[in-house]
Amino acid sequence: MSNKNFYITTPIYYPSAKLHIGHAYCTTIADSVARFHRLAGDNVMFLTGSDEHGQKIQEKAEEAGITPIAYVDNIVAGFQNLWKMLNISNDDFVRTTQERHEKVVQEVFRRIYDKGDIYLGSYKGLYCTPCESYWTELQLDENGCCPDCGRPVKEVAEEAYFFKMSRYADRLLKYIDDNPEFIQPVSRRNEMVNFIKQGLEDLCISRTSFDWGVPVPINNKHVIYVWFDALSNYLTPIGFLDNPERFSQFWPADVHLVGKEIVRFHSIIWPCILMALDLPLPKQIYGHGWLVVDGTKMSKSLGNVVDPVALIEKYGPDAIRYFLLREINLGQDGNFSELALVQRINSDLANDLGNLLHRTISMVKKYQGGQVMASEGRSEIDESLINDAMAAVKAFDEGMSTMEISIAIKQVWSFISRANKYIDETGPWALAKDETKKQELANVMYNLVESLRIISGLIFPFMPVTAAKVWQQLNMAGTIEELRLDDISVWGKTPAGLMLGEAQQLFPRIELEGDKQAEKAQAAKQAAEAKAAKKARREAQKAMEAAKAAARAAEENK
Ligand code: ME8
Repeated sequence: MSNKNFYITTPIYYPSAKLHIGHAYCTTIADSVARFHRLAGDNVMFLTGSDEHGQKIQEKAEEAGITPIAYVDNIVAGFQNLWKMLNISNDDFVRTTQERHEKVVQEVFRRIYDKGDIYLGSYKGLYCTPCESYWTELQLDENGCCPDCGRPVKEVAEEAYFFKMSRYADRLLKYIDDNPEFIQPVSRRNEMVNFIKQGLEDLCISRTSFDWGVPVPINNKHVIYVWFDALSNYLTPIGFLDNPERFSQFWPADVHLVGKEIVRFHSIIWPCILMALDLPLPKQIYGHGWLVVDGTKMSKSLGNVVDPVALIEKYGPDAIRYFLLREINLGQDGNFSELALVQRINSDLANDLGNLLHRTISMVKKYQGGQVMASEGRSEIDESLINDAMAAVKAFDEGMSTMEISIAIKQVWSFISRANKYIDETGPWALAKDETKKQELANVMYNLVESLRIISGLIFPFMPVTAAKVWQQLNMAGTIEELRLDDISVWGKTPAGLMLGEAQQLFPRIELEGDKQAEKAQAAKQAAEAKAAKKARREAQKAMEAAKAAARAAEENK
């Protein structure tokens, strides 16, 4: 636990099309980490945005017969709507077409130029337009195509500015070596080290073949390469140009969270730009894996692109957030399937969490008129529950601090199961029947409400709406946003005398077509078993009677 400044970013997404579930995955991870750090008391800056320049966008706008800015305005409004629907708590949203950003990019260019690390040359290269990337012959895939997207590359030649990236290769390798946390997970770090060891070439950072970009400040025939433009976004909203105090609070960033295919840009090009600017490097570049759908890569041609807006409308934001964070180990690829989502909703959310809350509130209503009584004395079972609660908070803290999100979330759910088991172990319905067990019952009720108070804090980074609902149903004072990790790291902050609110269902169970069929099959199986058992009983009876008759006959024949 700490109280520090914490700066986390997502990639800024291309507004070339609507965002899909893979983009929502990345932003949800960043949001849960940002919310966790606010819970821990940190001063958080969480940034996302849109990467609006470049040839691809210009071409798309031309196809649509509108200006590039009209084209991106429309799509970016969709991004912002999606983040609102998902309850993304970003503190700023940077658009690379904003004046504040264009000024930053030009200043970055100017400073590096003045330093002598940018020169005018001529570029001949193999360019992938959809990825906005140049490749060398050696880097192409086995079909001679772009190694990232597999599409054909084209040869281009143009006068261009170059950034002397090559001169930073050794310093970068040393930095990666000295800072094992810099590129995560380790597999990505090894990939990057191998890449840099092959030698870095100077980077072409301007284009003359189109004009949808930030003009080079010393030569407006050129626009600045879209990746040079995009990476600089991380400096824009934290006062790089105009607020040195704020800048020193948030730079260097704590985590740039990015998809695995753009780790290269963030852990090679970006650090070299920063070294040229004499700025410290970000503390961590974390490369997350890719989401596939029902085992297949999403693609427009396959028609399997999952629209997060439709999913949120159907299942609500928290169920989607929970699924993405729980189901996929950060750093590895993961699978999205609607069936698996529904199963998680039914088992983890409706059953484990929903039932714990509902059972607890209903019992406090039934046995104590809705009022939580002071707890006095602890049984062994109570002690074990309390220890498990404190251990869950610690494991959650450690997991979230080290970006082991699915591990953290699993720990929280294992405590939820533990609390459900506590009800069965203590049997409040039996305690309620015994006048001498009133205090024991009050203790059990208190411990359950207190467990739920802690659980609402633990689920807040993953499911903010649900956490607020739990908080409200328990009728705790203040808002869940004001809760801090310190408040849930100690047992016993639920005030005695608290009147609980109304129990409301958190997640309705979703009927699965498969469930209905399974139920029918189960009923048929039971009926068949019962019939077989009856037949067996009848036959056994007959055999017994026959044996008795035979015995009688034998007796008579004696
Ligand atoms: O790369 N699963 O933008 P972008 C998980 N503008 N993540 C996925 C995914 C999937 N199926 N598909 C895409 C860009 N992503 C640049 C970034 S940052 C200075 C500039 C992730 O819109 C992908 O891995 O193509 C990447 O991190 C992010 O979406 C943005 O992709």
